[in-house]
Amino acid sequence: MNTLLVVDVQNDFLPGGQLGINNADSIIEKINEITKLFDYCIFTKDWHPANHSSFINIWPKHCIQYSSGAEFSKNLIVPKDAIIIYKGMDNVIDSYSAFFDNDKTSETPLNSILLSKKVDTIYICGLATDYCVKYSVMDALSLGYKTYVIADLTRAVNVCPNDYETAIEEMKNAGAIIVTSDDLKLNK
Ligand code: VGL
Ligand code: ZN
Repeated sequence: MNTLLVVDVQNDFLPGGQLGINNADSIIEKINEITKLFDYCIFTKDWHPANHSSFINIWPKHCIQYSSGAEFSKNLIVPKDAIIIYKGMDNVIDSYSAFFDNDKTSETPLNSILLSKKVDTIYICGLATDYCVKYSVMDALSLGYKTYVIADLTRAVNVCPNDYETAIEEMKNAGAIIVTSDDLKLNK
């Protein structure tokens, strides 16, 4: 079984949001087109308490629980019965990955859900290439999943101008298979 993991396509990461990423809205239409190619689609939400420690000196306040910034883009098609994974709720430790908090001591339900559905292959897209996508990809690989990155359906924060390229290279070196959305359609 395969699954598409759509990471953090939330208003605060889109242009105009609190941590708005350049051009991030341009990936949404194609994400909507490819969801039907997968056995399962799982969506993640960055979901922070209002006083999350990452707001002190790392990130602007973003994706605060129940705020409009934490909502999925209104253009993203999220099926009613889609599985949604929430992350980043612990005040004192961030969780970029959809699987584990950054210190690896606690985990979201994602791995057990995938195991129960006999998923062995994960395709990952969404935001941001250099943070939550990358951390999720690294954990997926370490858990033994065959892991694809749909590179054209990710966008990077680019704190440094080359962070997108560096992240893609790191994921590739760790064993991820880098593809584009066009490759997917041809393979099916
Ligand atoms: C993210 C920074 C802080 C992400 C989340 O979704 O990549 N980046 N929180
Ligand atoms: Zn966050």
